[in-house]
Amino acid sequence: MEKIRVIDSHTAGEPTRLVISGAPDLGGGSLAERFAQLRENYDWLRTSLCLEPRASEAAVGALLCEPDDPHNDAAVIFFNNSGYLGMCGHATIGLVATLEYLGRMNVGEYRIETPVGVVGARLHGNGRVTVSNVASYRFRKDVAVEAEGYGTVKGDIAWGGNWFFLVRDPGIGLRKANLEKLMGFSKAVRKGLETASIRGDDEAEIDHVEVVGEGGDGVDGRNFVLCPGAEYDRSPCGTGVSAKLACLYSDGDLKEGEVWLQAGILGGVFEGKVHIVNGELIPQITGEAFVSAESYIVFSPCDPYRHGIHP
Ligand code: PYC
Repeated sequence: MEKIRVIDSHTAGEPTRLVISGAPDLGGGSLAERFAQLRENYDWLRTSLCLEPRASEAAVGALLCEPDDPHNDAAVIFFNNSGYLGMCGHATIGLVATLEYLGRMNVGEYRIETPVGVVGARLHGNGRVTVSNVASYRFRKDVAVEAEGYGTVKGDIAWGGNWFFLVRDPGIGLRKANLEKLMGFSKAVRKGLETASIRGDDEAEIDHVEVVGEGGDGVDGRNFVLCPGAEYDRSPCGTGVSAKLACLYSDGDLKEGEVWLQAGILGGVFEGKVHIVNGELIPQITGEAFVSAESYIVFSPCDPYRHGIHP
């Protein structure tokens, strides 16, 4: 029977399940080729790790891989209940905290390959990590979308390692008590984007909706993020905060190096900053992750749900 070793962590409540060993051999190609292999031939790994009965729909899986460039420290492919993510901020924090837990990383600087580019990670110790994300930017401002039941809403399209539509809270209130209403609103916006074929600048689907609002109580802003598998991010969402920072910077509301504290829907906070490197905006996101379980995934040939319960 196959056995896959995983370590679970969470970053501000958002889970990451890191595959340490036992994953299928994806061949010796580039990270892009290995990613294509995983998606086309071994998608059962994703569904086994991220769907019921082994996981909640919020789980993000991360497959630890050898980097293409030996000067980099690791490579990773992210996935969730519905497919694959280009980059994932909370899971990168989780990955580094997990490698610290395993004694494979110490306080210091690291470079990690992801399907959308190399990111930097600084481990401060005790699970606290700063991720220097891929270059981020706002693509379009004030884009009108028809959200059924809510009328026309306007928002910004921005890249933070994934595509986001950032829309102001229409008055629901960015609190956990309002989760159901926030889900309803963000799903209506997502549907409106799909119906109107509103896309990112590479024609890619905008698969994250970020509802943003005022801060207060020691934070600069709050958010609610709807992820591609129709689940919400329990954390402030690393790539979502990156997209938000890109919008703030473009509007002149955030200067290079200034700290922005972004709270997620459960109240967890990521610290964000931007740096301009060779003319590109590089967001830096700091948060902390806690290792919560070490286990082996086993596959009984008799188990009809060994590869997950498909939606
Ligand atoms: O932290 O970037 C993030 C993220 C993306 C989806 C879930 N979390």
